[in-house]
Amino acid sequence: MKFIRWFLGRVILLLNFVFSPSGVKRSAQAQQEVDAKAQSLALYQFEACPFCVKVRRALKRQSVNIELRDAKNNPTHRAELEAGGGKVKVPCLRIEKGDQVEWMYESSDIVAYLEKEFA
Ligand SMILES: N[C@@H](CCC(=O)N[C@@H](CS)C(=O)NCC(=O)O)C(=O)O
Repeated sequence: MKFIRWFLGRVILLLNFVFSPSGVKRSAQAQQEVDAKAQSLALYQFEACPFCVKVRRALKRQSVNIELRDAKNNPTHRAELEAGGGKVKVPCLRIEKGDQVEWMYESSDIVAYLEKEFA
């Protein structure tokens, strides 16, 4: 079972690599603004999780560069996710808004948020 999961994960990563979406092109200034806004975001994720791949593809499509935090292999990131979001479930987008932090679960909600903010 573990092997099958591992194998399927590799297939997903390969397909994602082969059919990688192209990112939107912006002027240098517009991209700088996007990069600045993206500083307030971080994605907690597992490398081969299909829902995480879906969100990473949306980020790539929108040319949004955010920090990816591995919640599977990095115990610090895993603990942050559990403490902040309340559960170790990925993907989870951490959104900093001033003093407040929102933890957004559900890949579809995250993709909709990215499209609203950056498309
Ligand atoms: N409906 C969720 C599904 C997310 C999901 O099932 N993620 C798995 C990894 S692929 C997970 O975090 N499993 C750990 C758990 O549920 O405790 C989404 O679209 O984001």
